[in-house]
Amino acid sequence: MVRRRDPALTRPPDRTLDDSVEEGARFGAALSTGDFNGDGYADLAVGSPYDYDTDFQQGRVYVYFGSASGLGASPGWIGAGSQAGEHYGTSLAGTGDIDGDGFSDLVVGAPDYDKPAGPLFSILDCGRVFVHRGGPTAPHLEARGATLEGWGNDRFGAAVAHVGDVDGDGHSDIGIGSPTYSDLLGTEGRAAVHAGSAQGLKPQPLWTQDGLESKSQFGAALCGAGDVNGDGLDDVLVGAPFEDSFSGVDAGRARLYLGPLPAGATPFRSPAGSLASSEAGAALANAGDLNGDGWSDFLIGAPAHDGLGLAQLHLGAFGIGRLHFTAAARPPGLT
Ligand SMILES: [Ca+2]
Ligand SMILES: [Ca+2]
Ligand SMILES: [Ca+2]
Ligand SMILES: [Ca+2]
Repeated sequence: MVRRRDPALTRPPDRTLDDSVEEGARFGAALSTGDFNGDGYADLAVGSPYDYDTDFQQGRVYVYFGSASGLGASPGWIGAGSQAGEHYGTSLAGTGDIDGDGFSDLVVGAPDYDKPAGPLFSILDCGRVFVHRGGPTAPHLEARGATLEGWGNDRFGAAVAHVGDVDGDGHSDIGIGSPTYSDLLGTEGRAAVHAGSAQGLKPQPLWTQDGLESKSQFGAALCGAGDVNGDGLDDVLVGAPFEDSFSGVDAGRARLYLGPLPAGATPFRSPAGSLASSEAGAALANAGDLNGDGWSDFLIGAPAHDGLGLAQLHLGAFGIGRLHFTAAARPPGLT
């Protein structure tokens, strides 16, 4: 329970950014950092998925470069979608070097991209993901970059994350969620990991896993969990916020998969929400090593738990069976 307010958290913000060009742009819907120009200062990427570029709701991403005097006064790079309503910038992942050249690479999801299927038809909401590689020469990020596309009405790229190096080859690997992917069950969702390489992100996935229940939306959130079991390989956490459990309908669940993928196909842990309609797994985060024991820790958000929302902290530990739930907090100020 958080009761005491830290003065550093209640003072006015040091900087406020608002460079979007469209009313209702949803500027700030996604945020990520990385060092895209390799100068040692972190840079900030801000998603604005309903922004105008050359057409309605194409979406934009604004990158502010860091320096000794703080963030730049205006965006140093702006990326944009190229199809109306594709919502480029819904998801972002910036902290990772996919091609191993020393510069962070920016991954952007556009989950509402429609794939043309003949002269008259499109497959709605296939989704696509852009990989803009960082580099030393201004404007430091590729204008368009490579793209990967979903197959059906998947919303491929609704979630993207640098998941660390899950196959141990030294390149950062990327997790991509497709929460409305349907195979045998219907809207069970899918998570995929694409491996990095010297040539960039590999188009064929290293690993895929489908949801285990209809409408569970597995892949609505995913993140790199760090190395929770201390074997030197990074591990991946995937949320299914509308999965049912013994706790009830839509309790939600997160599944933790251990590297090396694809060998680690059976989840190591699958913590579920503790009440119906908790939607556990709607948000996930790598918590670093919060208790300083050397093992990576992670957080699971259950935003509809008991009508209030809940965040759970799970501590990593050596060996199977030592990973345990340790803390839960309601929003500050509520008892
Ligand atoms: Ca930088
Ligand atoms: Ca790179
Ligand atoms: Ca790798
Ligand atoms: Ca591991």
